[in-house]
Amino acid sequence: MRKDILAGFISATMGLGAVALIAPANAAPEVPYAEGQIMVEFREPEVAADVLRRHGLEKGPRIGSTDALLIGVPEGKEAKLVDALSRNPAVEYAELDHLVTPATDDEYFARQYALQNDGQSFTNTNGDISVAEGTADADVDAVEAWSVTTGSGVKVAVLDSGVANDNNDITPKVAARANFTRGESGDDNYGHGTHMAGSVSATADNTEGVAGVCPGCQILDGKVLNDSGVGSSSSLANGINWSVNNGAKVINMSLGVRASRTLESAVNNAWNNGVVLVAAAGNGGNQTKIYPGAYPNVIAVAATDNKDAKASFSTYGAGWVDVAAPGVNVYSTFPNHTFVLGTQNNRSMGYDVGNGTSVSSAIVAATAALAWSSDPGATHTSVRAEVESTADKIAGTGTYWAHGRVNAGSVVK
Ligand SMILES: [Ca+2]
Ligand SMILES: [Ca+2]
Ligand SMILES: [Ca+2]
Ligand SMILES: [Ca+2]
Repeated sequence: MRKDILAGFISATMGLGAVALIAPANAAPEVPYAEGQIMVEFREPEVAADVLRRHGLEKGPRIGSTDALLIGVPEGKEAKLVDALSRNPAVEYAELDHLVTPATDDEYFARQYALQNDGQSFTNTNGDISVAEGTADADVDAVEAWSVTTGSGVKVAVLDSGVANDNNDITPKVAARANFTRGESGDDNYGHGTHMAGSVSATADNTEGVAGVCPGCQILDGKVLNDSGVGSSSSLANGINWSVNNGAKVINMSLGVRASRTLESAVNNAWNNGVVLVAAAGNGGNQTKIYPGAYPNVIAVAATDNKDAKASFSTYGAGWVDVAAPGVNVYSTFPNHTFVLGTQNNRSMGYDVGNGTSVSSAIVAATAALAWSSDPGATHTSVRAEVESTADKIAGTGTYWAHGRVNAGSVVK
């Protein structure tokens, strides 16, 4: 079993997905299609075999729950046979099997259900996690958001274990770094922060890896968790203040700690300076509050899966958990050097899945950043209200969180 991540004093809340667009039914002939097969539905199924035989073809299997059959044809004859069969009165329709193409060319975009869920199933890089088919559109509509904005350089502070200095998909997005841990390098040797930063703003459409929800955003890398994934309230408070002073519009805190007057003071100072704060609700699977998420000025985030169901590990409670976002088997970036979470969880260098409300928090932070970039008149108050009020309500989750699963496509309208 994977290990959900919520370690230590302050602990990271990740114990630690993809997209394809289906070509329209009446797509022009130049749209690429699968060779050697076409799709045919018959008005009268009992004559199917006869009709096909007259074209030198054999009956094929039904396609999923549809009444269409997948018919094998000689390569190169696909269009000709579609034409011929379409003219046969026994045939309801015949069509080419157009290729599903991703909305970005990033290698693993088809696994990023959190951004665009087409009901895809996938296996992770190591091949040790197979994710079953999800529910189409149980996602944050990132692709729809990108037609309005991809982030316009909005700065998102990721207060975490650092961001790797050797992953081309995310390293170039780091606008500033600061290290609030004691005696460790600023690099991410734990692995958690790199995954969060990738969910926020991994470079889209560069053929590599993944895409972040806000690929045009910049990252402020505040390392507050050490190389074991542990930090302190004071290091977090320092990181919050540094983020404010360095132009963060959103601060992501995929971590949890006990209540602290110092921490609350830093949170309130950031909010009063116009920054939106987002934090994980925790991976306890219960209703126990963790901080900073439970502070009123922080958006607390629960986790959903690729069917829009609450993750079993997710902390919940509509009294203080505000929204939800995908947090189960979410694809993102990892360091390209060895890291602790990789050792603990058998995760690959470079890219792999992560689980936890940590991941969900990062997705909500990116969604807030898209809201900022779409509205020149936005304020921290309006951005938070937009993220919460436009979240998709999910039937049956009313007691889990106050609003819904966030929708990036809706916040940018
Ligand atoms: Ca969608
Ligand atoms: Ca949608
Ligand atoms: Ca990429
Ligand atoms: Ca809160």
